[in-house]
Amino acid sequence: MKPSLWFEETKLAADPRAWNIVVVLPTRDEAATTRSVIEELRVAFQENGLPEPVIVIADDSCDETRHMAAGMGVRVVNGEGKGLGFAMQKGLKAALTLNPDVVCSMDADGQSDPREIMKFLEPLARREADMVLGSRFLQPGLIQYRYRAINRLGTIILAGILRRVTGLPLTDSHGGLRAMRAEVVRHFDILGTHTYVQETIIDAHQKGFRIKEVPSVWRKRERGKSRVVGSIPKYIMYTLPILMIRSGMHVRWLYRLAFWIVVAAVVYFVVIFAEAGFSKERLYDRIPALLCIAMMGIIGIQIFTVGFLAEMLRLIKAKLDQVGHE
Ligand SMILES: Nc1nc2c(ncn2[C@@H]2O[C@H](COP(=O)(O)OP(=O)(O)O)[C@@H](O)[C@H]2O)c(=O)[nH]1
Ligand SMILES: [Mg+2]
Repeated sequence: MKPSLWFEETKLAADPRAWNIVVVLPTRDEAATTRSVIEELRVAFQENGLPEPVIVIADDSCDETRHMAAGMGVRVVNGEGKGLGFAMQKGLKAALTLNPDVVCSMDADGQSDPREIMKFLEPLARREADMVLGSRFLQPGLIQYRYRAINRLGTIILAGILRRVTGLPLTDSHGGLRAMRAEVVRHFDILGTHTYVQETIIDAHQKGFRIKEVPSVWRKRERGKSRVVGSIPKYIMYTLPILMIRSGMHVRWLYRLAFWIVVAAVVYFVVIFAEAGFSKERLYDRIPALLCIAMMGIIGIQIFTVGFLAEMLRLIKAKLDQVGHE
């Protein structure tokens, strides 16, 4: 899809040290790592001469994560236990109320290294990009632990879908750290409640924002356990429908399915007609087959209609999103 540049561009100061930066961390039972991640983040900003970031956690924890974070002066947004995507939507919305120039997001499990922050801010400062994503695959050796083959396969599939949908040369589907101009976040329209990572990439691209990847390390998760990508099939199952809907792939697939069912019905009819020696009378002996062909035709037409309605809903949503942002 061709990006539509209907947002109004606001200017960023050239120097990141003049920016108000808000960092949103999604957390679910990360009491073991949250303190060190927040401290590391603050130190990283200080070491780079950046003003102290405002930190927001989008929390779905049952452990003491939120109390600990609140005690460290971090804002806490309740994710309501509806999933990472939902929590991040609320966290990002809360970040926007703080009047940021740039919003960053980072996993709270310590896998991302906040000392890389300048790498993410520089492309924004140079106005080369509006959204900067971390990639673990732009250089060798960025993943600092044994990365399971099944997880690699999952990232290959998801990054492949993202490349296909956006046409961008993306190499990773979900780095742990990213930086975005506030404008990008303000224009997000996210459907998924389970994950937001890939959908926001598609959403930003469709709105004409420029996206860039930078190489970024992926450290070992020292404490707690990975949940989002803990089960790759589950992750793909949750993510794929949203990516299909956002890209319009579901409409193409429905149209194709309808087309091939109708073709199969026609071929089946020709076969039984030939078997009947092209005699209409002898076709009456093939009532079950004729009923089957009729069913295939009806199913094909119905699937086509569903595809048509889905496309209409997609266009209406795009229009509503546009009106909502104007
Ligand atoms: N708010 C919220 N955060 C979550 C949820 N699931 C995972 N997270 C957080 O999202 C970040 C990435 O999760 P993780 O399981 O490490 O993802 P992975 O490394 O990609 O498998 C971590 O900071 C988690 O605490 C959730 O359901 N809600
Ligand atoms: Mg993780």
